[in-house]
Amino acid sequence: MRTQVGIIGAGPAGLLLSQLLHLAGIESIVLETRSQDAIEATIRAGILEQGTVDLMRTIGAGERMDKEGFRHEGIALRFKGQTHRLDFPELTDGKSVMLYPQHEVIKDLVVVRQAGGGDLRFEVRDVTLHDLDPSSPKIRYRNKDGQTDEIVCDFIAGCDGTNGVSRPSIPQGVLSTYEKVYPFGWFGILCKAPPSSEELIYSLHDRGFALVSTRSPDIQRMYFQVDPTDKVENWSDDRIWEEFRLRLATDDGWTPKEGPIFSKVIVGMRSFVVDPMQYGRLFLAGDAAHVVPPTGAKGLNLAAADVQVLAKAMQAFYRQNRADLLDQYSVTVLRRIWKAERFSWWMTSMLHRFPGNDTFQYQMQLAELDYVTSSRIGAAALAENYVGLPMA
Ligand code: RFL
Ligand code: PHB
Repeated sequence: MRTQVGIIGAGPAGLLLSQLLHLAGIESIVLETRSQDAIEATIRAGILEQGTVDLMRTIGAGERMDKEGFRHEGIALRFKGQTHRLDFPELTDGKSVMLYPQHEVIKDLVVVRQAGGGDLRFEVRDVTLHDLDPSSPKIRYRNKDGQTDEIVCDFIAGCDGTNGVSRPSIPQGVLSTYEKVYPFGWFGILCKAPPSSEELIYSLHDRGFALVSTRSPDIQRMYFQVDPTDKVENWSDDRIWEEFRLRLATDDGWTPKEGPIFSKVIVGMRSFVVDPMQYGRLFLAGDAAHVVPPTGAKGLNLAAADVQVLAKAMQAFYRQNRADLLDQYSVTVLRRIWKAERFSWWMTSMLHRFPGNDTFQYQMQLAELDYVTSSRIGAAALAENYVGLPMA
């Protein structure tokens, strides 16, 4: 079996790339270890940058997002019992973000891809990558029924997330790795309750960080900072609500809307980047090459930005016989990735309590929040990054 681009992983990066290539007349096959039901049910990101929203529309996958997503024109930062709103359109020449969950993005991308005759292969096993350096790389795998298959391609796109096979297929010594692990995690809940707030609230409290987000008019998504080794079983619903009430309290008596909790998870927080994001004919995109802590809401958006650059470079290769954009792919995307890494690290550092109770550091964080919410320049810098920096 032959194709032009073999794509490993049907997350946002893999599906978006496959659709972008299709629109440019380039063939691809997408291989995914999980089932279609599983990828469409995994609850992750919620916020789409303006550029990701525009991309979904351009590739013909924006219709439901425009109907069911919520345009958010700002966020609230809460500290010392006060709430401060940042108005994105006013601070960024009209830009905003969209609250539209990642699993809905995935569903829409699968629909458009399949409608366009896309070859998406779910529940594959034992994916291995071969001959990455010569001009005909190969992917071997076992299909759903257990038969082995080989795909010969011009290029392989490693879009298989943090724990995929693509990055580890690159020989030792080729990649430089940069990593920072944070000394806390996020406890995330989904609950049946209407939104406590029309916009997201990022809160720093003596007891730690808390975030109020939503998923739909009757489901709320909320998070609070915990020790990364803590266990979900340690947190009864009553204890969770008590913690949210304390961390989100304001001087004017604000309280969150409460309801039955139907999902509890603890996620670790880290920053991670590899450089370069290419080896021979293998190109990495999305979480396969970089991870951000969720505080800046950047992960999915970075994946979307990577594959736009990659798709353009592949198009230049096939249409104009130009390899220069492919050669520059890694350098081009890493400039933007590092800025998103910086923003996510900065938001995380400003909004969490660090173990050790360093009171000087805590005062610095409060002063930073005060600056960001009282200076137009400070507010504009946060807003510019949150709605998304220019593509590349
Ligand atoms: P994904 O989504 O992990 O997709 C990779 C896919 O590859 C498959 N796979 C394989 N397939 C074939 N062969 C193999 N050997 C394979 N190994 C793995 C996997 O099954 C999977 O389907 O990576 P991608 O496409 O790069 O997308 C990245 C985003 O999913 C991620 O960055 C975001 O979810 C991060 N994130 C957020 N991003 C935002 O932009 N805005 C947010 O508000 C936001 N909130 C979040 C988040 C991530 C979170 N968690 C759970 C880490 C909130 C949380 C809590
Ligand atoms: C979410 O809704 O899951 C979400 C929103 C904003 C973040 C992280 C997660 O910064």
